[in-house]
Amino acid sequence: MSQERTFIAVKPDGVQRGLIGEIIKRFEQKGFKPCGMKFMQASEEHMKKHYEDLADKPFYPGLCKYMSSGPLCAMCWEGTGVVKTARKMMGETKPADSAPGSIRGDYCIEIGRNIIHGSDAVETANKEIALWFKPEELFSWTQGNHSWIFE
Ligand code: DGT
Ligand code: DGI
Repeated sequence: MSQERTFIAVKPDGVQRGLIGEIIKRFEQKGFKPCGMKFMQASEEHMKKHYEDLADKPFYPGLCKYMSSGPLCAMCWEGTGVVKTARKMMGETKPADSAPGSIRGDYCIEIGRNIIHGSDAVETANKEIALWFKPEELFSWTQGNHSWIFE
């Protein structure tokens, strides 16, 4: 049975602030399974494609520039309901609206420096995973603790 997957990125500000490990830790401890991960610098063209739905927004050029300004950590995580749950773990787009305990609620202040990206729906996740990862960069594997996380 194919499991739900989502695309998560620790944005360049999250990388600069040393939060890669903290973010990976939260997904690992929840019980989700990593199936792809790479440290890379995205081109501005790549970010324009990733955020093409926001192309008419005034902040779009700045957003694509910031996202391509330094290395980021691109990840694919797998697990039941991972798309929706990851969004909950992240908090709201605006850090000020994010509850303490969520990633954005705990680690950032401004919307334009909100440290993490996560797909907003299963359909978007599939599109984003295909944009960021080659098939051979994704791995299907069984976690040793699988039966301790899933009934
Ligand atoms: P994500 O996960 O990065 O796609 O962000 P979302 O889905 O939480 O938020 P979305 O799609 O509404 O906005 C995309 C990104 O655009 C968001 O992470 C930060 C940036 N952004 C949105 N609105 C503004 C704004 O008014 N100013 C600036 N500088 N950036 C904005
Ligand atoms: O999926 P999200 O990141 O939560 O939100 P999104 O896909 O609507 O927006 C993508 C990113 O764009 C978001 O993380 C931060 C940025 N963004 C969204 N709305 C605004 C914004 N940045 C600024 N400066 N102002 C906004 O209104």
